[in-house]
Order: sequence, then C-alpha cells, then structure tokens
Amino acid sequence: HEAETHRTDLMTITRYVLNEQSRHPESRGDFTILLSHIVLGCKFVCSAVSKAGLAKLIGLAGETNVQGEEQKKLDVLSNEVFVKALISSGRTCILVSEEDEEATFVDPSLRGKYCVVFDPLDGSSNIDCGVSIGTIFGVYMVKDKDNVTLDEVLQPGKNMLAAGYCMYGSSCTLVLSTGSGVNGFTLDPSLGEFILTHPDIKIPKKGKIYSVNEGNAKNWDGPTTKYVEKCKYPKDGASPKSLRYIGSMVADVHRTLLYGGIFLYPADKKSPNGKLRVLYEVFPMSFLMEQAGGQAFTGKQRALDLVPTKIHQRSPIFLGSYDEVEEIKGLYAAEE
Ligand code: AHM
Ligand code: MG
Repeated sequence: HEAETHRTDLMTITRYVLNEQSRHPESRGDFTILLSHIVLGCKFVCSAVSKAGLAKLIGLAGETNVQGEEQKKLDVLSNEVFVKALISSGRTCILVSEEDEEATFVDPSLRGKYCVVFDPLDGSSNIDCGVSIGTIFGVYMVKDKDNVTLDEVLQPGKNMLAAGYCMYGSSCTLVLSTGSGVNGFTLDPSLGEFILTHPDIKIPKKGKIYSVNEGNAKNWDGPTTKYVEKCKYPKDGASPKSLRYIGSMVADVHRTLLYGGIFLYPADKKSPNGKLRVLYEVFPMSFLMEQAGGQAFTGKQRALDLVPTKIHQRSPIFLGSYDEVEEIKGLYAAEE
C-alpha cells in the first residue's frame, strides 16, 4: 500500500525544513519562518503569473530597472511582494533585489539575522508569451545584526546558508538547498502547499544537452567557441549534443539539473562580464549545482569562490554536469 502512504503522509516543505532543523538543537526556528515567507512570495507570484494573460497584469509599467531594461508590471509586483514578505518575517536585515538599485536595510525594530539576495521574477523576456519564468534566491547570515554593513552581502557564494529557485512553468516547482543536498517541491494548487516530489536531486555526471544563446557566438572567446564546436562536431566518435535554450535561467538550469548537461552564459567581446548577476543569479544556481554533484565555473575560478565587490555585479558562468564543466575548465586552463 505504498501508493496510499504517499497520498496520506505528505512531506510539505515546512515539514521538511522543520525535520532538518531538529538535527540542529541550537536552532530556534528562525530559518523555517524565513522560508515560509519566501514560500508565500513564490505562491503569490505563481498565482499572478498564471493569471497574467487574463488579468492584463502584463504590459509595460513605464519604469526602467537598474540595468536599464524595461520593467514589466509583473516584475514590479513580484518585487513588492517579496520585499514586504521578507521584511514582515522579522528575520531579515539586508535585502538585495535585482529590481532595486540599492540594498534595503531593514528597520532595526524588525531586524533578524538573515540577508536575502533575490531576483523576484527572472526571465522577463518570456513573460508576455507565457513561457516559464522564475524566482531565484540566496540566504546569508550576519555576524552581528545590530551592526550591519553592505559587506554582509558582498561575500563569496560558498558562505550562503541556503539557495533556491521557484519555477513558474507547467507546474510550480521550488528547488531548495540548505547545504545538505538539493530537494524539489511541487505546489499542489488544491492544498496551497509545496510537496516533496524530487527528493535528493543529483545531476547526471555527463550530459547530452548544452544550453547557450548562440546568437552571441561571433563575439565569444576561444574556449567557449571550442567547447560549443565540440558539442556539435565531436571528434571522439560520440554523438553530437542537443541544444536547448529557453532564455529563462531558472527553466534552463532546472532542465540541466534534472537531465544533465551544461548551461553557459559566457563572456563575449561586447559583455566582458557576461550578463548574469553574481549575487542573485550566479551564486544561488552555482550553490544548487554543487550540492547536486555538479560544478560551476566562471572561466577563471570556482564560481562560489568569487568575492563580489558590487551588489549588481555580473560574471560569466558555466554550470552543470561535473564532466562537462571539467571540460570547460580544461579549455580555459589550456589558454593560459
Ligand atoms: P532578466 O533578469 O532581464 O530576466 O535577464 C536574465 C535572463 C536569464 O533568465 C537568462 O538566462 C538570460 O537572461 C537570457 O539572456 P539572453 O536573452 O541574452 O540569452
Ligand atoms: Mg534576472
């Protein structure tokens, strides 16, 4: 009666995190409370995204975000919901959002020990056509919450306590790591709960898929060009790899995590630092990849070792199956 057990004994995300916490007797439930506020934000955005086509929520808000890109109404809304949910949790002290130029320092009366870096709605070019988009987040802990500076969030990704993303796709999936593996939860809309559906995700060691915006190929550097050439024309008698590119980092990374392969947003002549942002795109996804047994590399170093100096800094990124990233690392090493 295995199937019946699964239907009646539901491992919700809250139950899962509480279980994890019971292994740390010193913990007082603060992370569970923080996570429940992140989950609330994800549920809200999920509901707003699924209604977007109907409710005419989409369309230009007439504002430009810090990177000079057009902001959509749904981005603005998602950001507001996350900022308010995180502040009201009483467990945060600094927030860094892709949508806000400056970091938000939480009022001392509501301050807690966590810093949250996030992209409330990533993949903006896919909003209007209903293709998968997502939220990405990472969590740091401050040393002293009465004395916080921006340095608390300018830390290497390896210091993150937790990272995750929520994908608003054919279903709503939240993938989370608190530093001991990666687990995936799917929103059951009738319950309003995220249920553990993908326990202990491990990325395949090798992959048959590469994921990159090949429209930028003419401006790539040598190693990236060589790697992609080899994906298409392998010299060792292997089959060529398949190309999949959605243009939503969350969706492209989610597929890479489950099926294996590599996702790359390399540097190019026009964008020497690539496109993706270190704190709330590169770090959380690199954290999840490593926790799932894969790797993440910037073209120079292990991505999680990078020390950011600005909150909206960008970096090239190569992440995915262990062997694929190993190959990229070899090509960069050969360049030197
Ligand atoms: P955004 O923050 O404006 O949505 O940009 C980030 C997105 C990522 O989700 C995705 O990996 C990348 O941009 C795609 O960029 P490009 O269109 O240059 O291929
Ligand atoms: Mg983004």
